[in-house]
Amino acid sequence: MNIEKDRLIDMYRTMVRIRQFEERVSKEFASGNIPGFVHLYIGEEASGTGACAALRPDDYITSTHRGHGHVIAKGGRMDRMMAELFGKKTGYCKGKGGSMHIADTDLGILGANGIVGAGIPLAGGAALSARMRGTDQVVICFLGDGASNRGTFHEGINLAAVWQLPVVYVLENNLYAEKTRISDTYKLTNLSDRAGAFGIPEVTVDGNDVIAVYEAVQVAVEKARAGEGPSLIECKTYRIHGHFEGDPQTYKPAEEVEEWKKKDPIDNFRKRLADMGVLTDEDTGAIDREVAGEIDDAVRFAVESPFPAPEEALEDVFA
Ligand SMILES: Cc1ncc(C[n+]2csc(CCOP(=O)(O)OP(=O)(O)O)c2C)c(N)n1
Ligand SMILES: [Mg+2]
Repeated sequence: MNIEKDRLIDMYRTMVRIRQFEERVSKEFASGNIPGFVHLYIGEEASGTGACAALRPDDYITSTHRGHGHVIAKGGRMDRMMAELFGKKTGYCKGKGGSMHIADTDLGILGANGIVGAGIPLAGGAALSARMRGTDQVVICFLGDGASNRGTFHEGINLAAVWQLPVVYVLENNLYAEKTRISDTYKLTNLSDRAGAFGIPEVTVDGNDVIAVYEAVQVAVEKARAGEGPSLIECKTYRIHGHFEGDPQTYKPAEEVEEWKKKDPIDNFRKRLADMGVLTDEDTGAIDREVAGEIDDAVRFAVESPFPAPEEALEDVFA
């Protein structure tokens, strides 16, 4: 491993931001302050963080319905995200889109997406646009194990492979699509095996190990940037919360949850950083407190912002 100290510290801070953002969203949702639907990323922080750490600021991501972590990892503003979740005018979509429509094109965040698997063709389109504009930008396409059984997966990746488009597919295998276990929908052990059908490289990594994710994605990003086409990286991980907030999760065995809690990506990275002499427990404690302040500020911003006016309902409607 040859990763600069500052990058390791940034990755720790990003994972803590995601965790604390999601924990607060869970609380605010339970208190009735957030309308609509939220799907939380708790337990999966290493995947989005490691992947986005391998990108340049001008690169792109496409995201999913479970997108808060991807947006934060690509540099999205937590105050505007929180305001969006609260339905406020200062939110990313002026309070009219909610969790599954958060986007920030200035940061290359091409959008969360409520339609499972819909980011796959969008990523191909963004990569084709980079090619046609003569830039060397790369696109990371985040998708789930459920999405990889959709037609868009096969059509989108096949075309990207044939055209050698600069896309890195980061498949977050969290064992479930809604309540359905992957063993009910796949005969494969490693979902990345499907890459062979498209003739592109594949890797399966421990998706709870931020360094493993970063290193694998970095290799794939370099290939894509050099014109060598797409790759598929499977991150094996687990969603600790339900499919959506309010999901009673009766379908998950208790031992399974306990086993994955022991593989917590943040706890393990904190220990590793201490062993490596990068951050002491005091240092990580200070970062945790700074982030807690950022989350309080984001919530205050959301609470104090106005709701959009009823007469604005049909503004910004494109179709
Ligand atoms: C095209 C489509 N089909 C079904 C749904 C309903 N749905 C929402 S999330 C989801 C499961 C997605 O599973 P996965 O891709 O593994 O992502 P995860 O929720 O595990 O992050 C389904 C079936 C949808 N939103 N869009
Ligand atoms: Mg899943």
